[in-house]
Amino acid sequence: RPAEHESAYGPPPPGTSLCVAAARVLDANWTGRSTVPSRSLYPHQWSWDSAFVAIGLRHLSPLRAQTELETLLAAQWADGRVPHIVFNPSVPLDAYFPSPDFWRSTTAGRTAGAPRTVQTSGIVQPPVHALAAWLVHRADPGLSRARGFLARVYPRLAAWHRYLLHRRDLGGGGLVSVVHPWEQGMDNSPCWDAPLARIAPAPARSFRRADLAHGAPEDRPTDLDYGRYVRLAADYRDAGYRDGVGGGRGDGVGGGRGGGGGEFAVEDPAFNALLIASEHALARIAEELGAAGTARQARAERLTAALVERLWDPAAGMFLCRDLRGRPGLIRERGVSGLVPLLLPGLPRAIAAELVRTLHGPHFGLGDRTRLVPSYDLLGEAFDPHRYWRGPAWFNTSWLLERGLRVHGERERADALRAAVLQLAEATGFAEYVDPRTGEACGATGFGWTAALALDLQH
Ligand code: 9YW
Repeated sequence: RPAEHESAYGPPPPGTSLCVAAARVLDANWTGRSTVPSRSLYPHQWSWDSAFVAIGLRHLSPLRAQTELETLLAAQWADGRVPHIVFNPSVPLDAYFPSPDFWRSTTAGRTAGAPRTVQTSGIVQPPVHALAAWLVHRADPGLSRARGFLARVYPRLAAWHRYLLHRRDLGGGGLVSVVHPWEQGMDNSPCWDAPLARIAPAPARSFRRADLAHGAPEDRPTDLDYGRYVRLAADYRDAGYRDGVGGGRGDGVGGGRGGGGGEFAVEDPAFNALLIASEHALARIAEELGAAGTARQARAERLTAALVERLWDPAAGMFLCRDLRGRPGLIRERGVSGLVPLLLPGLPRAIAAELVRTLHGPHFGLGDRTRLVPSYDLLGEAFDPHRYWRGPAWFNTSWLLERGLRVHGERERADALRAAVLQLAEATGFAEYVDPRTGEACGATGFGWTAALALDLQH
């Protein structure tokens, strides 16, 4: 591995507290208006990374946390979508693939309303933003009110949720679909293997991966995965980033005609759970601004019911992804995404209890065989403790599940997970992800959301 991969900024002096060390990472990754996930691997602004970063940054600098979200939302498209990457124009094109000249947002995205002054990707990532905005506000309500923070971000967050609920209800059942594995944020999860197998990969020579210059190849997705990612993204781009005809009524209860031209369309439990959590947060934001939050609360409850109806699998004791193409139905792979709905306070009690059991049972082994939550089933055929989202534990999902355990009154278990996050974040130099059994660091170090979420759990 290249030296920069071992430690991005040099180890902090011995005795440095976790907060000081995390702050060093966030300072080093700060570009002036936003935070990069990793200086080496991901030198631009990523959508859900920024939401998680803002959640931690609010303890260091509420102003920077507000700015982080404002910068992302400034790149929102006119149709409401918040792009998964906002490119930094001063970073060389070959530093990350796919670069702006692949996405061509300012030309290919024109009908969908891509901004003219900034280059972005054309796909999205999980909507953690309203939740982040609410948490950031609460860290310093005085500053937030003085700057009109919530008043400025609220219309953008509302348009973002409207985009997802109107344009992305491709199954017509009220839930949002992702049209690319990158949208869900867990790129090479085995949950995508079946839907991806139908996609003809772009030829390997038609693109050049930049990630292999910084990351160990055995930790990263394969070339075949990348060929398929590229094909899907290029097809979406070439269709002008238009979403399928049909779409729901936009109130979270379905009514869509099940349209959508793309070959990949999946309803994912984590993506939808995060939308629901953010819808609850948006209700609180509306109330803070003097408006009624009741319609949003009611929508969040209806979405929760749709989530249970469409994605809960009693036999697995967890939520599964639903494939809308090929042979439509639930995808029988256990990914961490199917545990994330534990975050929702409105989940039926029996389901929450079952999720807690599954989290600590043989498939995820928390507190027994694993210290952080693995991204995929320990007993699954595709389990690989080092390869990206096919087994390794990521800090954002453990943060979400720590919250979920606490919300459902599992205090001791939440405390144990919190302690493990803090210990491993610090011991690994804020690694991107870790081997869930040994805690060994994988991927980049000095990773933005690892530092931010550890900082949040420390407070
Ligand atoms: C990539 C930035 C992103 C995360 C994703 C993660 C990875 C990008 O990095 O995807 O090029 O593989 O899977 O969740 O937002 O940290």
